[in-house]
Amino acid sequence: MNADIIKRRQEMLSNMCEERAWMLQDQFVSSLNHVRALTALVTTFHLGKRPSALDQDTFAAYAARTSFERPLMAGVAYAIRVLHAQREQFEREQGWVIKKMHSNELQPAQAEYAPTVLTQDTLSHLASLDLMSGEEDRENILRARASGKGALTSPFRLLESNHLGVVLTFTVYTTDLPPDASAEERIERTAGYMGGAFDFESLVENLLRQLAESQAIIVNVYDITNKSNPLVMYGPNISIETAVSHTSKLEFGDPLRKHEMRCRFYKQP
Ligand code: WA2
Repeated sequence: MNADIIKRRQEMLSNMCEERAWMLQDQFVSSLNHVRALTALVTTFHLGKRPSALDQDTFAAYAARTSFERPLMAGVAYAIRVLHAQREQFEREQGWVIKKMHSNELQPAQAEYAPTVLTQDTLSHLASLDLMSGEEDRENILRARASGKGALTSPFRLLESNHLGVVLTFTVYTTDLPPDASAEERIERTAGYMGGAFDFESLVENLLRQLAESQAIIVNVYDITNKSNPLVMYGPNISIETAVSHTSKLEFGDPLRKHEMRCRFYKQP
């Protein structure tokens, strides 16, 4: 192939890839920031008021009215921390029992639980499920509450939709904590978990499809936290060598997870 043509194709691909990575990161980070704001909403109007000024209907209405702020998210939900000693009273007050993810059966005794109490209507299937009974959600909850920062899971198939995505978790604490609070202090003051799911298989797909010449290139997003084992988050799971390719950086707001976008042309001339 003519070196000049290769160079031009490389430039074109780099531009298209950078544009896509920028758009994706921008919408991802805005969505994440809005979930952070929801944790303040719950702290102020749920924990901060007796009685709470947020019930399921109020939360669902607010979540629906602000969903445009979270364009890549399938929905948001709030789960609360329940210790085993508090379970009986909690279930009596709620009028339902804590259930297991996947099976929807009664959750057997555990040291603590994270039952979902408030949901956007799009995630109503999470209501009353113990998020600690799902491996990815549980790990994320533990990491988020010890750090006080937003935490992201590795890519996995989301409940109900079965779409490939990642879950975001922010912790709600019973009192404001200084930035240098210890992990023990944070765990001790944990009241609940605000979060939701980024749906890569449908919402990121929609975003990328809208861009010019989306039929011409193959876009992959990888979780490269473990460099020797990149995990596909988006795009076809095929590895073909192409003369022309481009990798764009992605920053999704969780320093413990690394991501990147890789782009290729469909057809080599
Ligand atoms: N949200 C949506 N779909 C899911 C899911 C989830 N978790 N887990 C599996 N499929 C309320 O960490 C707190 C949301 C979890 C937040």
